[in-house]
Amino acid sequence: MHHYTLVSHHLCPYVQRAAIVLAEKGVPFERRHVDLAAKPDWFRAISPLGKTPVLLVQDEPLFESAVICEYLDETLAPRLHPQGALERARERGWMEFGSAILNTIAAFYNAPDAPALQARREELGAKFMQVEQALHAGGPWFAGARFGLVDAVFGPVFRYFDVFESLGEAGLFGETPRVHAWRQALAARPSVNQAVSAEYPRLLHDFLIARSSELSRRIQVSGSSASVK
Ligand SMILES: N[C@@H](CCC(=O)N[C@@H](CS)C(=O)NCC(=O)O)C(=O)O
Repeated sequence: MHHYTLVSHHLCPYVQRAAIVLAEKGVPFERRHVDLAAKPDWFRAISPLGKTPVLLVQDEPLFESAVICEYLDETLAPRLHPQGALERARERGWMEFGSAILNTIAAFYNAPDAPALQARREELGAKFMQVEQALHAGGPWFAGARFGLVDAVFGPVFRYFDVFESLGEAGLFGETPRVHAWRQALAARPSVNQAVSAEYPRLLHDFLIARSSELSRRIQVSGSSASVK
């Protein structure tokens, strides 16, 4: 078997996708953390876009999380993607949708004022309503009984809301019962749990405070740091 090194950042949701897929395959891997605020030369040399994750397969660097996940799925059992090309294409579309939600989450925690924060909150609610329609009715996973790559994409998405809610943000999933149940199933999945360190809530809290955004101010005013520190 190859030696795998996942070049990581502690908070990066795209890194978590690859860590979840590696765990689902039962494959041991090494992690190498990088400071994205001061990218070292060795990292620039292997990451053409200067982003995490990079997966080193022996010495060969692979970049872009979807590419990494697909490569791992093609080369290691058990297969997470469905057999049929049409189903596979559909799931790839929803993986991309997961990335669009991550962009809205970033816009949410960077929102400069209360109206912008509310607009992003509503945008997130609308996106999760679309996910509600796409989810398999019986669960527990996106497409039913098989844990797939879409599940690996959304585990890190929901993790943000665990921290947002612990900091006083109202829940977003009251009107999306399938999404709510999916979120709970993902939170209990060992591969999803183990994709981040125990430090994650504290590190995300500190990252959010440092945004100087509306959300940062609300966290500071409510003093809810105690709940995550
Ligand atoms: N499309 C990329 C996105 C990866 C990404 O945005 N990584 C962020 C950290 S979560 C990053 O490395 N940002 C550093 C930068 O853009 O300078 C993927 O799916 O791998």
